[in-house]
Amino acid sequence: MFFIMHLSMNRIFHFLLALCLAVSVNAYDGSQLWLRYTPNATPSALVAGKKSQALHELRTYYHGTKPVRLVQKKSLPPEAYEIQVEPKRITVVGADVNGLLYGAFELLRMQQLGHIHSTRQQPVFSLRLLNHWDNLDGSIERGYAGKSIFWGEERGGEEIQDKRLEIKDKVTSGSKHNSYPLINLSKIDAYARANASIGINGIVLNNVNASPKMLTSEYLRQVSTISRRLQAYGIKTYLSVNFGSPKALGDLSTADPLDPQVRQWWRSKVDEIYRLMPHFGGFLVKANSEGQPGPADYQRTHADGANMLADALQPHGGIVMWRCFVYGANHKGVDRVKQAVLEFQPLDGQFRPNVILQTKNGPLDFQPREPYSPIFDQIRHTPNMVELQITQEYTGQSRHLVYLAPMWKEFFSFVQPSSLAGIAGVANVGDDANWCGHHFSQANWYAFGRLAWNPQLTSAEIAREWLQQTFTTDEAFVRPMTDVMLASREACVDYMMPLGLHHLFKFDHHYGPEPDGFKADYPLEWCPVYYHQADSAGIGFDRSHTGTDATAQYREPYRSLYDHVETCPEQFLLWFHHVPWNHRMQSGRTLWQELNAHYDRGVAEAERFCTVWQQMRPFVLKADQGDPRRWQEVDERLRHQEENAREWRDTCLRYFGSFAEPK
Ligand code: GCV
Repeated sequence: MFFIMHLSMNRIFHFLLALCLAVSVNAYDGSQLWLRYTPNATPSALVAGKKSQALHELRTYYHGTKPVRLVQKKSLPPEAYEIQVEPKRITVVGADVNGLLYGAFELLRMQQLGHIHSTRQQPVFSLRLLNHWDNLDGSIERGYAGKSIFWGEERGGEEIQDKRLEIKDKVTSGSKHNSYPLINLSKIDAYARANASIGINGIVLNNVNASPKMLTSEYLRQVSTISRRLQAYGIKTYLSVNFGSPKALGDLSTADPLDPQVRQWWRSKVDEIYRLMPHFGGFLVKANSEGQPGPADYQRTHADGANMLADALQPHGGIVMWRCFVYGANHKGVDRVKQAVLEFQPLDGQFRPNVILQTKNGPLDFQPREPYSPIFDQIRHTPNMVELQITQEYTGQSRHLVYLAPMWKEFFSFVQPSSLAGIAGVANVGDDANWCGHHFSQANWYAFGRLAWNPQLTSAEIAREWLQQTFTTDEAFVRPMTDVMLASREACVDYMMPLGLHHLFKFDHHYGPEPDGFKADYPLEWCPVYYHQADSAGIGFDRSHTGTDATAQYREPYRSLYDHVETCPEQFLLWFHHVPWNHRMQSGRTLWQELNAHYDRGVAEAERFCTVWQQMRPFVLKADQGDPRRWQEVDERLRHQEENAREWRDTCLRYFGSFAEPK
């Protein structure tokens, strides 16, 4: 009896085990991103061309019946490609290896979307970079998708990382090639491939709050291993550097950019880097901002600092991306949104040709809605790059579905893409199975790449093609979910900080509302009460000519438009003006009523997103062969988003109501 029972228990156990395995084989964790191509059983003999990554992609994933030829044609603009579809064949023509690879991925994208046609494409921005805020201990500043894919041990700090490198050095000593098996190289390959598929051509591997250790020989060897993998996909490697490195690493007693020894230190360091990585791209620098060292520590200007690095990089063709996100160092007490222009405008024209100024889209800090940064009006003789934030520091942190393409398109409606030398996005990638934490945060990475290639694409076009490749081409899914994605950014603005309100976030981690946030020991620029200025008379920050006069930094017609309450677009009203609670809005409501209406609308939208997602269940399950994992993971997050939207509304209205009511 016992034997029979034992036998059947055993069978049940094995049956359950087999079931679990079957489920886990089918389980889809989102790791393939938008690249859910089915590989051919054997490489397609229909694809011909010189050995390249492009050839490999097409041989593996092209399923068509027409032969495809890959041809390089140097007369095309750099990185450009053409796809020529003729009755009997398809030709992918690329300007160079990057052009060919982008052409191959375009053909595969068309295959996924079900319509292969002729096209000719060239990138609008020649620099299309991701910036990782990854620390050497493996943590990621403002990262919401696990640990760094480049650095650190699971639980390690820099010391452990150093030990690891020492061990590795011993292991590899004597071997010709350095390889670091503790970095997950296949993850890096997959990452590079995903980026190439959307046209990214440069990656900054570490946080702008840079550890000086990044430039030690040990770390540079690791950088060189990574850079070889990225280079295979046409991606250049860049590093953030700590301006104080020569001093911080103990090599010199100063980091003064005009000191000959300091200049020599950087020249030697750059030479060392290029010996290891001839394709190295250059440096990204955050200097004299939020406690980072910089040239101002030695009474030198940003131009002095940037030019010193530029001189070291110039012989190798490298560039310096010098960030304009500076405040608090030289203009204490001045409205933070004015400080970048005050600092950099007088230096315009003094930078070396290989320096590019990199500025966030808005003048404050990646808020859900900001007016564009006026630095793009004021800097005319130095190349500018825009920095966008893909990681959702202020837009729900991979817990909210917020599709950011509409925000970036809004920026491009004020700043001409053709006036920019490049575009950078703060990456939202970590070692989570689905790369980005929230399945829909993948769409922001995708959209960034697509807009970096072509900012004319609409948010809807990008959302549609992402949904079709990532989930299913079924219109009954694509249409409602495109609508949800397109509505999500405005919903976020509404339930967090409508009508130009900004920086109401909880201190430091920036998740959730803290409109009453004030602590005597905060710098004022980090206190929500400083930004909304709510009192019994009204709410909003007066940046007009009667206030800080930040409006004067804008070109016309925006300067005049923004300067007057009557003409200021309502979406920026409280950014530029302190407005009475009973001010009559365009809707006929008072400001206080309008604020309520926006918060309510934001919450209602978050509720609607949940409802729509419920209806999407069968489509997602079908796309994932019956596995509910992805649907559930999104569902859980949407419910949380709804709850958090309510928290935002209730907390903000309760607090502001204490000034506004009764009216
Ligand atoms: C990398 C904000 C963020 C910081 C970030 C900084 C910057 O202040 O909260 O985490 O630091 O911007 O962009 O340098």
